[in-house]
Amino acid sequence: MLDEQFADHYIKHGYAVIENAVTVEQLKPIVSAAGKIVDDFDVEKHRSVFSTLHQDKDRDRYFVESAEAVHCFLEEGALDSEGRLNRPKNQAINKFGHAMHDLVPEFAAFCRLPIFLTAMRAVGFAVPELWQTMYIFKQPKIGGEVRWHQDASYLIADDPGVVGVWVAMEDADRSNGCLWMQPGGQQSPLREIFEVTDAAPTGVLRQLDDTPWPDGSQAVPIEVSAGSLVVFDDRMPHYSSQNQSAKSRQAFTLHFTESGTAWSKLNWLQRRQLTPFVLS
Ligand SMILES: O=C(O)CCC(=O)C(=O)O
Repeated sequence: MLDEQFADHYIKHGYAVIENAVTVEQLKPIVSAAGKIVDDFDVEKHRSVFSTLHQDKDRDRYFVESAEAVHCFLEEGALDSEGRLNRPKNQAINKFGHAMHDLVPEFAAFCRLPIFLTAMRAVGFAVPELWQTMYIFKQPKIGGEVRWHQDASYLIADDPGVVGVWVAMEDADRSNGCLWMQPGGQQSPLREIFEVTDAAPTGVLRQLDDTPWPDGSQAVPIEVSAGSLVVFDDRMPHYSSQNQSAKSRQAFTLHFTESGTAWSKLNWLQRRQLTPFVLS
């Protein structure tokens, strides 16, 4: 059970933290499954970079197809000017996603830990449905900035929308690129939308509203220890800086809707083959 403070904080501020919600022991199976995914990744075959700094113009078919697969994406800073890796593969990957909960047993088991259902019930979902999972490395020295954004721009669903859960796989603080949020920012307008259309089969980002992103006086760093969960509203503006430190800042994320919520056909992420992943 979560106390009332959790739900109150979530409603008021648009996010809430559950410190040390899972143990380091419970993280271990997905850490080792992640290691195997990286080992098996053929970097010669797929040289797709994930950066948030170019208006999402570098999305490709490999990205769109990751909705129902497990695909690895490289850090921009891991390639030299000729497009060759400038470091070992296991220090070059930005993230992988987005269907580990369907396709990798260790991740499926992790997503079924009772804390996720408890957290989703606390924010008002009766039957939470899991749409995507991501494992983010935020590599030492080159872990790319994730620019200010709102998840509702990338995961388009009718009300009550999407709720994100960010699991700290390692301690996260300002030095290694922790999340930043704008308390109350879930009330702000949706600024952008990323849609897949016939004209843009790998998606295009469109501006909806010119409300500025939060500045330093409005944003707070979410510094948490490994095993903590950050639960946040899909309108919450959030950001993480480049990781200039010598340590990584790994995280695992899950995005839920209430089961049965209408999912836009314009979403880049479509689950056509996979069975709905529902918590109950
Ligand atoms: O982990 C990060 O640095 C950012 C993750 C994020 O913004 C997201 O999952 O929407």
